[in-house]
Amino acid sequence: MADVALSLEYLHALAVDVLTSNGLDNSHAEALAKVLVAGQRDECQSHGVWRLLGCVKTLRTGKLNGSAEPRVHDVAPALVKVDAQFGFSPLPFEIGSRILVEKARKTGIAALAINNCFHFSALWPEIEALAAQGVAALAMVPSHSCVAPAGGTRPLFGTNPIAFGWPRPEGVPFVFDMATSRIARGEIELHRRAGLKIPNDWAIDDEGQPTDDPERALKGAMMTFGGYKGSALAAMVELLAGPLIGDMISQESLEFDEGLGAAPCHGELVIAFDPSVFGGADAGDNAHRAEALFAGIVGQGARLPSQRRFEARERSVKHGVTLSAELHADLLALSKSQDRNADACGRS
Ligand code: NDP
Ligand code: PYC
Repeated sequence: MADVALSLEYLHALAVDVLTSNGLDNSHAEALAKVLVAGQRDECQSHGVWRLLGCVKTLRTGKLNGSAEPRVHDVAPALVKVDAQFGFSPLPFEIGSRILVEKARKTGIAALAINNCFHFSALWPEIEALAAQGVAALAMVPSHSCVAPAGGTRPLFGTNPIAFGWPRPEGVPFVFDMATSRIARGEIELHRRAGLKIPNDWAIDDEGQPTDDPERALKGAMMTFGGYKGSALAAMVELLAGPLIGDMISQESLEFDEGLGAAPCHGELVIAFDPSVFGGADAGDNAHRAEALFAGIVGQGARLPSQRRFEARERSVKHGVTLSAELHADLLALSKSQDRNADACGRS
């Protein structure tokens, strides 16, 4: 089957339709669709609209509360907690991040802990939303156990991403967002879906041997990036976004799933730093020094993280995106408007 070209507006409407057709409240569906379509727009295939298939699977397990009303607990001057009540994470993040930014503007540094959320999305949309409000930020989440600690052979950690953003006076922020595994698990799942092999340093099979077969990799264990260094960072994510905030580590999240195949359910930690409070009268000079660092990176031909995404975004905003016809058909089959026609609804 050929690819289909679609506008971002069409894709957003289709995503909301898929989610609400499968029992998710509209406010959650809108927040989730925004994040997934942003992933597709920025050519982050592993966290784009393909994830809708997993959202529907999660909704059908009955584990997730599709009409969860997040509860805010303003626990300390520099700490807000949001209990997601076993709903998806984007809406609780939207609610909690407003309070997080207000707090960071008063205290210089503040934290948001989200508990009891189903989280499966990329972290950069959250980090970019915070950078747009002038704060630097760090976010991290565990997931489901599928990564072996360096030197081990059995899944323990999740793919545990860490994302960071730094607001810049002009243009787009500095943002990186990376799994602490060799690569996101979604990439292996996409290789399996496309019938492609994977590089043999991403994972080991269930006998502890390197494998290029995505099926065997998914049954075995993924590797951390950078050996023991990535392994230590993965453990840090488990601790800070797990026991510190009173939530599940990846192993507990997997057990909570009971083999149903829902998205991981756990907590998230987000820390915001306000450079104007840290810097006071020197904040402007400090921002210039940060710019000198970025100039030093690109000045020697290296690229900044997220540059690929921002370039993809420019293309997608102009021309829309392409999906495989197979994925498009799968999504249509999950929506109420199965007669939705790409030409009528915004083929780009
Ligand atoms: P990648 O390894 O593709 O990229 C990680 C980061 O490195 C990105 O910011 C990327 O920017 C940057 N980068 C890549 N190549 C270069 C380069 N040559 N020079 C400078 N920077 C570079 O991503 P991962 O597979 O580790 O993670 C993908 C996504 O998966 C993330 O968004 C993450 O949040 C998500 N994820 C979510 C999980 C969850 O539980 N919610 C779990 C695990 C992953 P660019 O994008 O511009 O290439
Ligand atoms: O791609 O590793 C991944 C992932 C795990 C949870 C959500 N995404």
